[in-house]
Amino acid sequence: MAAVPPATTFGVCPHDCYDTCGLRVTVEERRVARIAGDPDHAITQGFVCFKVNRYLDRLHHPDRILHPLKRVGPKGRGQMVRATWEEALDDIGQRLAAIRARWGGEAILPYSFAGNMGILASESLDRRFFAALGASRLDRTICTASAGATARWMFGQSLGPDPETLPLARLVLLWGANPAATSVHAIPLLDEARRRGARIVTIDPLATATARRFDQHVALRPNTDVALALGLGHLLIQSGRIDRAFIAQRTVGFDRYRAAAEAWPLARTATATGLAPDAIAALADALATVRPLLIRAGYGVQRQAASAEATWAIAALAVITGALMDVGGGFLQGNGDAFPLAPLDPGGNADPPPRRVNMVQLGEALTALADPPIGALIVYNSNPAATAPDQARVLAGLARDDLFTVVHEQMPTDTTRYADWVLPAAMSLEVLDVHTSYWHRYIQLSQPAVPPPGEAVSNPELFRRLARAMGLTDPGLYASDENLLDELLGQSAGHPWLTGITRERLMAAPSQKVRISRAARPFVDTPVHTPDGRIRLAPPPLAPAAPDPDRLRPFHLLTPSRRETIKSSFGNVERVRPHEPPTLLMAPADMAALGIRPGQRVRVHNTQGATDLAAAESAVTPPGTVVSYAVRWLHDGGSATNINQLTSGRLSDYGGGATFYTTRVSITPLD
Ligand SMILES: Nc1nc2c(c(=O)[nH]1)N[C@H]1C(S)=C(S)[C@@H](COP(=O)(O)OP(=O)(O)OC[C@H]3O[C@@H](n4cnc5c(=O)[nH]c(N)nc54)[C@H](O)[C@@H]3O)O[C@H]1N2
Ligand SMILES: Nc1nc2c(c(=O)[nH]1)N[C@H]1C(S)=C(S)[C@@H](COP(=O)(O)OP(=O)(O)OC[C@H]3O[C@@H](n4cnc5c(=O)[nH]c(N)nc54)[C@H](O)[C@@H]3O)O[C@H]1N2
Ligand code: SF4
Ligand SMILES: [Mo]
Repeated sequence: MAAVPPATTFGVCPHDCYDTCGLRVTVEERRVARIAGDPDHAITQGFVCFKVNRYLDRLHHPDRILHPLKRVGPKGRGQMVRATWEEALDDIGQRLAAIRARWGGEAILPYSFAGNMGILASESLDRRFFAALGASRLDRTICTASAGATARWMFGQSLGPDPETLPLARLVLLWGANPAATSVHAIPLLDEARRRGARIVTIDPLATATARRFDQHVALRPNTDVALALGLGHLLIQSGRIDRAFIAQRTVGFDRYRAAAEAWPLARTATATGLAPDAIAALADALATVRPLLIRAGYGVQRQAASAEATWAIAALAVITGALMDVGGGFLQGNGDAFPLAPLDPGGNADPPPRRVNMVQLGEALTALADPPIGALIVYNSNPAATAPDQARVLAGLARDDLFTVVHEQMPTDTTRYADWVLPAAMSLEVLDVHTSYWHRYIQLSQPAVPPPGEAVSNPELFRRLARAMGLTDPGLYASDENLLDELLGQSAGHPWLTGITRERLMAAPSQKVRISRAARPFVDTPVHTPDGRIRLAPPPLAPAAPDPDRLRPFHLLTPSRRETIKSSFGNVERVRPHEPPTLLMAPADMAALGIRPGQRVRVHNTQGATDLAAAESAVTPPGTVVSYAVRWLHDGGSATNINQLTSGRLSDYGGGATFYTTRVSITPLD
């Protein structure tokens, strides 16, 4: 064979990460030889994180699934044999048809999340396929549902300032966010702001790398964000240091907000949050006086029982102070609506529409749902056996002999162990796709650098094959990747923020910034899409918290992101995955009180379940709070469970979000 000269393509990191990096991918001898951050990308700035620096290990992993695999042992063991695509599709087609004939389409449930954030990979022909079957619809709530719903309630959209304006801010609150681990491309922007004189305050129960790096750490008790935010609002209102003109001209519902804030006088706020009254008052002074003020709410605010109330109370601080008026200031939670792309039409107009299943309650759906029960589960872009809450019920459901499970995956994961069929998935660098970001404002085309190995196929190709296996005839189910991109970009082409962003343009220049001026202040220079065009300061219609049978247990368990991995992805990549046994970080004082030695095994338990971990002393955790980073693979450390044994399927107060960070546990030393 003649030597092929090296070639470089433009790729996009597919992981569920704020930074959505542009990648330069070098191919030599038909193999990806190098992956680097795009030096011309204003956010990526030529570097990638720890894990994607080692991405070739994942791309070329010896365990990659290359062919269809059929289960031969009991569910949960992962004993599989190789089969052909034809055998797999024949069997899947027949089984799904039989389940549909017996119970109706709603007995089929898709389960997917953001393992690959590409639009074609995550919401294209999959939606059409399941709509054509009349399958149960999945509410994809595990990550951002509450905050997104709250942003839409208040502002009509999930939109924040352009992160490239971050260096203009002079006071930044990083509220429940740990960008030193989860958004490393925010760090140079924050450092630049600081060089120009900004003060950066981290509001987090844990002494994270972010809290240690910047100027001030406000270590509130877990889940007391509502108290702190409303307490600050109360001080600002009481002393008249609010932007009355902004409130009068651009908002509705201030009275409701004020009434809620009045319930939080300083002494009560201090008691609830565990913070000194002087520290709270000093923070209120800073909010009243320093501009531009940027409040950046991370997902620490999000994954708690009162997450919508907390998001509302925090965002309201940016509204009542008039922080939205300054370029470089405002409220940044998400930027997804900076990309006004209408979703691809899923078709399938069943009336009434099929039932909805909240993904946070997968365990309950698989074990308790009737009329009809879930007879088939089709998983892609996700590893729910490890990452979903209420794990005991999730695993019991996956183990049901009468559940037919198909998993489309790149790696043998915890979830593939339960599959009747595992189908081989391509990786993003092997297929065409387009990516937006939930943080920055670039829409990017990911070009295939190499073909998929073995018999692996992209997600859209999987659903074309499944549609054929089911004998479905609507041509929309078979649209090509190129047609899907044209349709996606074409149907929103009239929007001024997307002017000129076509597939052809992206082919020539794969990273395009949406056409919103960097200086446009969200909700001041852009419309507020609420019914009356004003920002709502009244809270969204909050549901009372579901009763928590564990609320009196002694420890608050937090399971935030780990710097080196991304959720359960990379669980088998040696140079990336954790090598220490699954660990529980504890304050030394708590270990002493319970007589626990460093390294000693402890059982962490509550009414949800139990898992055994190695205790480690940590300066990150305050007394009363314990930490285990999310998310380890099951069987990784000798136990067939992980930390999601302790988390529950209870929903947040609005938007049906997950409540991973509202988890109380007891700890019993073992050995
Ligand atoms: N390296 C790496 N990067 C990632 C991920 C990863 O797993 N690893 N995951 C990706 C995904 S899926 C997401 S959603 C994002 C999440 O990224 P972030 O927005 O940074 O969110 P988390 O890591 O969930 O939590 C952030 C912080 O919230 C704190 N926190 C917990 N409870 C509370 C509370 O009650 N109040 C306050 N104020 N803070 C609290 C935690 O201690 C944690 O330090 O990161 C993405 N990026
Ligand atoms: N305890 C606890 N649990 C948590 C969290 C927490 O903070 N604490 N965070 C939650 C959050 S924020 C999130 S977002 C979820 C994430 O949970 P998941 O959605 O399960 O995400 P990952 O663990 O990254 O797994 C993604 C899987 O998709 C596969 N994949 C990647 N690309 C493709 C593709 O193109 N096609 C197919 N078919 N498969 C692909 C990968 O191999 C990987 O196994 O976890 C949640 N779980
Ligand atoms: S995981 Fe995040 S920081 Fe790392 S390369 Fe991907 S987008 Fe960039
Ligand atoms: Mo997430």
